[in-house]
Amino acid sequence: MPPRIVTLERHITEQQKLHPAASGRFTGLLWEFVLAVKMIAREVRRAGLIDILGAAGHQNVHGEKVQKLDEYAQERIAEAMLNSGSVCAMASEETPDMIPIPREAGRGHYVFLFDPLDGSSNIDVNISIGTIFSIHRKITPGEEGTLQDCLQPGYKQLAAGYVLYGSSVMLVFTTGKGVHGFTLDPTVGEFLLSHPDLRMPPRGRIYSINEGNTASWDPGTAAYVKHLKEKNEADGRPYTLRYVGTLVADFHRTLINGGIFMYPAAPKPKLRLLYEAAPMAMIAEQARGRASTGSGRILDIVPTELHQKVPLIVGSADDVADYETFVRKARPKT
Ligand code: P6P
Repeated sequence: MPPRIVTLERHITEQQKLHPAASGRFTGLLWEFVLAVKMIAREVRRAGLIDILGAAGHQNVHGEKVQKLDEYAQERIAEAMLNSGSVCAMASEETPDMIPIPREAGRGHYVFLFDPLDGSSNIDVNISIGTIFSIHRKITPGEEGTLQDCLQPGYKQLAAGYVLYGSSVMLVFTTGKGVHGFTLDPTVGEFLLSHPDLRMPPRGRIYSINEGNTASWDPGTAAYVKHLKEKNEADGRPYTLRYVGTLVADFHRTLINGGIFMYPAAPKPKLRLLYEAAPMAMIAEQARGRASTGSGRILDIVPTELHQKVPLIVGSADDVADYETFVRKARPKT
């Protein structure tokens, strides 16, 4: 019996049957997002040719205005959400405030938070980049979405996911019923289920952190990383370091292979809570991993502003637990 090919569309339709209350508006929102992602993937593939086709901000050989990829990604996704008519509020890393949703676009019950192109500084060196999204349900009365609808804790997310524009284009997301990975088959333009029910191994052998910041780490992080580089009780072998510098790529490797990704508070937090740390934390927990600030659960943080930054320690449950132990032990005795 050949393996059953499950397209993303079939998977979402089957999942919708599991949610009898599902109105289909959520499904429609995902459809529109996936179309935007396919268009972004096409442009990412061509990014290396931008000098031939025309640099951002200028016209290409066809006389078309060429946009910076992150502007392009931002516009495609915002447009898709407006077309869905299912969104009442939207916010992005690229916009200081919430993105307005005109009344005529139609407003639904969903809040869409996203980082359109994570790691865009890696485009010029042809290193993987990504898109990250988080979906909440509207919690305030009335039709118009408000900042309060955006500032919800991560444990309330309806769905979270990312797209990795890597050696292949992968969409990985959860709606609270496990984590599923889809790989784009460019020959048919379909995302096919390639990684059903992804689980993080309880412990890995890879740590991921920017060692350039070693001099500024807090004592707990420094002691933990030193421990990983020395003999390891488990089997005596030190961990291996891998650091891409694109959160989506470093997280995806951690999801598949296990281990730990750290962007600690010192020298200063860099990753945004709403559309980077919280969606990755939901995915990690749904895959049996953990996501912590180093002393508390990411998903429990109640946001206070759209672009709030937090430390992110995410990965295999045992590795994250070890990190928290080192941080606790390093804390000054009161
Ligand atoms: P650093 C990319 O700029 C990003 O926002 C994340 O994708 C990535 O994990 C992080 O910054 C890398 O930051 O300071 O190590 O270059």
